[in-house]
Amino acid sequence: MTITSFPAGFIWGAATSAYQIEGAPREDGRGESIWDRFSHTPGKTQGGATGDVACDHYHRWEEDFGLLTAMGADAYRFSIAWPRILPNGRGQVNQAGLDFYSRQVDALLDRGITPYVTLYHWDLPVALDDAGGWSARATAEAFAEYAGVVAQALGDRVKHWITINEPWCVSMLSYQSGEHAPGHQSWSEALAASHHALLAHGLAEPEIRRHSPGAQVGITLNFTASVPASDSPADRDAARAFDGYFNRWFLDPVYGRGYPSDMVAAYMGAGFLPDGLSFVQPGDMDIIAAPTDFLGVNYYTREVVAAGASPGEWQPVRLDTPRTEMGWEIYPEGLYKLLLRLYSAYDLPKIYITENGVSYMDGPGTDRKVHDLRRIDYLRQHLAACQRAIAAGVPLVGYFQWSLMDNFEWGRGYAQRFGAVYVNYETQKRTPKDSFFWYRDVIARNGLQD
Ligand code: IFM
Repeated sequence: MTITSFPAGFIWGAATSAYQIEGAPREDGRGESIWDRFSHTPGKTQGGATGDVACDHYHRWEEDFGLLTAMGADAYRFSIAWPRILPNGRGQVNQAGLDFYSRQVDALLDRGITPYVTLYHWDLPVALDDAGGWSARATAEAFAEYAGVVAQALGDRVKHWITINEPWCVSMLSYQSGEHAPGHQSWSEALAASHHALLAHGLAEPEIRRHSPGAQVGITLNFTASVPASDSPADRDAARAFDGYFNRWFLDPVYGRGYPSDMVAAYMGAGFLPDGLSFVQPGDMDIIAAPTDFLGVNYYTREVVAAGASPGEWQPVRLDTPRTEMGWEIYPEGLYKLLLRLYSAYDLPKIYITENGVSYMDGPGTDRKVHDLRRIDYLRQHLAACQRAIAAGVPLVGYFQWSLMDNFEWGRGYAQRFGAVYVNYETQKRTPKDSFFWYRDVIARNGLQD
């Protein structure tokens, strides 16, 4: 039996987000968010699912924190619901919303669990959406105001902050493909939204630092490994284009490189930027590139791509390889290569895996236990990839499993289960899965065991 250890002090945690678990959309003065509106619009989510109840975490968070303790987590990554704090997006502060999260922070600290707070995990107040949402610059400014309000209330105790979760989803998935709220389908809106989400990150940073002395501040980007279907120059170009669309468009500006010129040219050529980069105002790129303390990396899968109809276009290629319930290919090598690339090509002080995990629908068997062995396998492979990256010198300092418990998986509703803990949505009973206990043991020994 061999144990391969992680470095001493490695941070082990689990992650969630507000809309996916809390429920209680109208309680204690919370305003409406774009996900309330979107999920209540017929046809937008699988089975018409909404986050109205979700895991009822708003009322059961103490029980859920007990799960974190049982897991042995060092840290918990959760998000603040903007409409609980500023029901109209800006202006009037809802003290009850701040109190809710303040109680949670205290309870976590009492348990010896470090809070990692995400400020935006997609629940934009509808008042801001009505005024243009992320396509409007004013939303970035409103975000900075909101970040300041939250940091002022919690910044004495919260010292780890993630500004925006997955700007690719905030912009492309929400304004271009329309799969996520608010469900628009416009490239030009999506590209403006991408800029405003990154700008929001940059504008919020000084607000957080002002109110939370000594804080560590970062952004979480989601990455999909981009792999050419063949070695042909056309397929390699396609893979570069997909990487530009999904990864570099967000990564490069945060690290001071501006928007990748090949992608600007491609978007201009395709007519997606009718007014060029007119949404970029003088000084914006410096604001976006202000130094951060860490990068949050969310990684799940890869995309294999082949050349599309025109140069620089790509099309996905589906190989006959193992996939998860989401239809995502299992590709731990992509995580290893991504971490090495981030380390060698960008000047990163620190990296956390802020999300990694897998959806399988396994539920309680006749023995009332959840034998989610495929999840254990997935996690083991991805943690081994992390270890290899650390051995190669990558400053990876922590790992948050997505997710602590099954929850509302956005457009897929409750038809996906990413949790370490099974949630029965009828009774709200929580059942830790086999992978929960496996992960607990990994944490306890700070390493993988053969
Ligand atoms: O559930 C989501 C999460 O909200 C953001 N990252 C990806 C997860 C799985 O799709």
